[in-house]
Amino acid sequence: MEPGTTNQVEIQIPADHPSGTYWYHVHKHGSATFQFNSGMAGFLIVQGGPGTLDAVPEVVAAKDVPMAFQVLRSSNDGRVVFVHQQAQQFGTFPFPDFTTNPPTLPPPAEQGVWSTYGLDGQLPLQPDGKTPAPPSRYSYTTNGVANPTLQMRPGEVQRWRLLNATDGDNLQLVLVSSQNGNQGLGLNVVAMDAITVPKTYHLAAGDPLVIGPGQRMDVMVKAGQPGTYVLQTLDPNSGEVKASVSPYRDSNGSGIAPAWQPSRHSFDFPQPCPATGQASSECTKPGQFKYPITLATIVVSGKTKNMNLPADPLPTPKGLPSIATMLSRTPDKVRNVVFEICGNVAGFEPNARTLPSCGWFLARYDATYWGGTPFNVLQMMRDADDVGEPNADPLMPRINFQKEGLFHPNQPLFPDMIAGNYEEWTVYNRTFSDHPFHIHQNHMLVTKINGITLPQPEWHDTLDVPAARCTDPPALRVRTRSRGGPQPQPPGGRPAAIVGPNDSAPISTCAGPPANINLATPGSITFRTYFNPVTVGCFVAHCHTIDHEDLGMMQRMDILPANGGASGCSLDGDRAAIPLIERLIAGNNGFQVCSALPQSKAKSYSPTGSGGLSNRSPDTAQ
Ligand SMILES: [Cu+2]
Repeated sequence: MEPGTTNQVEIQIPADHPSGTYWYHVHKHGSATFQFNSGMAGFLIVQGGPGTLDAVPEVVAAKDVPMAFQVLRSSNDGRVVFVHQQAQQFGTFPFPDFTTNPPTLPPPAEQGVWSTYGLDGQLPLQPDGKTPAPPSRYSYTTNGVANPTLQMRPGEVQRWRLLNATDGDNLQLVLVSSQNGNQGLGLNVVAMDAITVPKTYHLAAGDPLVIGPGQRMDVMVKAGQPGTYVLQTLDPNSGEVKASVSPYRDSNGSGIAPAWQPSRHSFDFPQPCPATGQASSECTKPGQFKYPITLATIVVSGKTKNMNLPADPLPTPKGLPSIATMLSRTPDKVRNVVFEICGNVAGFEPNARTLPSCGWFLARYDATYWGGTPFNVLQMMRDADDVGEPNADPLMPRINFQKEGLFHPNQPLFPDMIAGNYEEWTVYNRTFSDHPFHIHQNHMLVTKINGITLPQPEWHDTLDVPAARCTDPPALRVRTRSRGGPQPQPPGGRPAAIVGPNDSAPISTCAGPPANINLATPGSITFRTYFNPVTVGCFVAHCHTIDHEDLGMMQRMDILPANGGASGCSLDGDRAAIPLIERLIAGNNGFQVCSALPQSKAKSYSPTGSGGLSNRSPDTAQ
């Protein structure tokens, strides 16, 4: 849509479309981050009829409360994130030193493509005239409001539709009493990414529910004693929280336990405190966030209502093959996909240039795609079965993959995805941060996380792929010269380029620094999927950390009507020729979007009456 225009969209919902909680957001490739950080997203709720979750009496009786969690990022004076045209790399490195007054900012060429730092060039001072104001704003909002209030009666049951509409923050939600510390209320998950689960996941009070970027969780909440409760997101970096990307908990209360790591990767945005590797006690600068962050306040008061949670089993979702069918079918294809980062900047993603699959990037850097700007760090996803060929320089990673490079609108990742087929995919994460995998159109039935079989497979359209984990003994070493001979095989099947156990060259460990991703065990999710014939055509799969998607972590997916058929997609190939830097700045006509913080203009959203979220006390001090 051109700026200032309106566009009427008609969406035909097939009669057997799974009901549930969906959403929409900007998706202009290249500038999605820029637009996303301004909050351009909303709910799409598909109401179900008889036989669906929406017809279960306990759900019908429950108040329906959608909650969209967003992070709005802006400079301290309210201007939005902008694209740094002189930036020469993805992330800012070295990072600004906010301990100086005024802070020392990296030169433009060392700043990342999206930045708020540049907007803080003349940092205002605090009223004392000495202390620098916080560099940027980082505002968590719920339906556009900071920490709104929700009313409940004791014993009342409500249905909350929780949407993580942040551009890259994993939320770890708990509902705790503000008077009695950890005394709180459990979250009861009845649907994930719109799809009703067979059996409710009852999380104990204080047990965090992880919602990755782009994910939705429908939870039933039963109010307890009168009092004030807070819905909070916990510190993702503390390592103290037992959390899993699956709501499954075993009898010990622990999760499938991927070693959870932050999904937010770009350091061009201000971060809540503590940042990775930082203790809460260090969060002493004015205006800094502190975890846990309160997303909503729930006041339980008034006359008791005795309401019940829905009983299991929950209704089977429509429009999807049964879980039994999904598991019993022999997959027509088994595929592997990988999230990876290539670059040659020491210190940002250390030794990423040694990744076996990054040879295409180092050998054939496409300056046209990148607008002539030599970004040093790129991100991509590719077929892990596609092993390429040895590079002429034996020290360099492999080249000549079947599908090289970054997202291209005219190049599907696979040429043979056929309507009506069942497939099994494993998505690996060969980086040190999480990446939420999202695929449009067809849901995926996740069967394994990090190779561990889930006792109850989960339907998702978005799921965080946990970061690679360090499992190497420190004695492992890295070659600096090729010595020939067989190379060890990393998980995923590709030969490692440089790693060798017997060399005496400089030592590198997985845990670093310098950390070597080749020595880590990739995170992974494994799923089965069915290509519904109504989805013939083309769409995308991508990382739902939006800046990753913009910079290449996306691929086109084509569903063909039959083997050798055409997807019927005709795309505007010219768009690919637009240099990336121009796509990045699309719509960037001045930054004055948030001259006042949005809370003052936000409307309250009260879908089922007075108990909805109210527009209470905008907390602009965040
Ligand atoms: Cu990512």
